[in-house]
Amino acid sequence: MTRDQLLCAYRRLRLLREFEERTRIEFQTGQIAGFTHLYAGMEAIAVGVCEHLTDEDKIISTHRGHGHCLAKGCDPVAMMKELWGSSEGLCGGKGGTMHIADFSRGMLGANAVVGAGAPIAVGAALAASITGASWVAVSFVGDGGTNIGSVYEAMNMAVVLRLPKIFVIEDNGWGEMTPIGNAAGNRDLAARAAAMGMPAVSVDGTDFFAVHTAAGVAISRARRGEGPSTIVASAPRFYGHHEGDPQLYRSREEVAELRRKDDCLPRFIERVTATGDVTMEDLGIIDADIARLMDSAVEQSKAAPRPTADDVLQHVYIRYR
Ligand SMILES: Cc1ncc(C[n+]2csc(CCOP(=O)(O)OP(=O)(O)O)c2C)c(N)n1
Repeated sequence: MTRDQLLCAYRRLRLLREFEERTRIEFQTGQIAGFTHLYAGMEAIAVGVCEHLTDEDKIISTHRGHGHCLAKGCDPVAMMKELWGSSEGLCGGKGGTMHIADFSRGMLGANAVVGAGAPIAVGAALAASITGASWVAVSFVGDGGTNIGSVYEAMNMAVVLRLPKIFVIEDNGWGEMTPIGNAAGNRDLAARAAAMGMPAVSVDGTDFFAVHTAAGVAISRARRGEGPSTIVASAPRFYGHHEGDPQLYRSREEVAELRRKDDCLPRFIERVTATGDVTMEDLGIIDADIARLMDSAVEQSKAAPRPTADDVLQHVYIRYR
């Protein structure tokens, strides 16, 4: 990767992290409604994949979707306003944290129905195949989501029709409070995908470069018309299943250890500064930029208007002629 590409990837990684850290702080003030599931710890997966994609390419995200939206280029200020339920939010304040979409960026939607993104993204890939469009479609699904039947129906259809589709399985080891080992008959999630008839690899999801390389292979294959692939990327979530989860199922020490050993950001920094192409000073400038952006996003969200009663039926019904 060139120096510019490395700086761009770092900016995105830092943006994803800071967005979640700020969301966590603001959530605790009670101003953000609903369940919020933070992506902190897993940033290298979304960024490693989405750095290969253009606005034309499509993605479908999950309930833990802020990182996917930001990695795909959604406006962080409009996203923060969306979390606040403002009418200036990316979806007019009606989607909130779990239903963010921006079709102009190929972000077809976060989806709180576990596993549901896989078949929807197959639809987007099928549309490309039928119309001759050049986009690829990517779905992100958690390890818990791999126990949903429609994920395998989607994989099978993508294989049979050789669709330009990439299945990204984000393995953080937990489905809510249940360890994946207690829920999956075969803990080898890549083997389960490979059994459907496609290439499937497992990578360290805290290593941006490992994800980026695997995604490059899968996306090039899809763009050449050779069909779908699966990437299983493992990375921890640093916070609870949702904000407010007391995490009685794992100890504080375990979480502290994950942060110390398995944080994708220090790993990225160590690698890119080792060559001397990128310096700590370069990265510090980006950190300060992102901190200012987040301050501004929060301030603007606090001041942004809420929807009015007249907005209630807007975007609900469509009139067919
Ligand atoms: C079809 C369906 N079943 C159950 C739920 C409740 N639920 C929400 S998140 C979640 C766990 C999902 O785990 P995983 O797919 O591993 O994603 P993670 O939360 O770890 O990112 C469950 C069971 C749901 N939203 N949808």
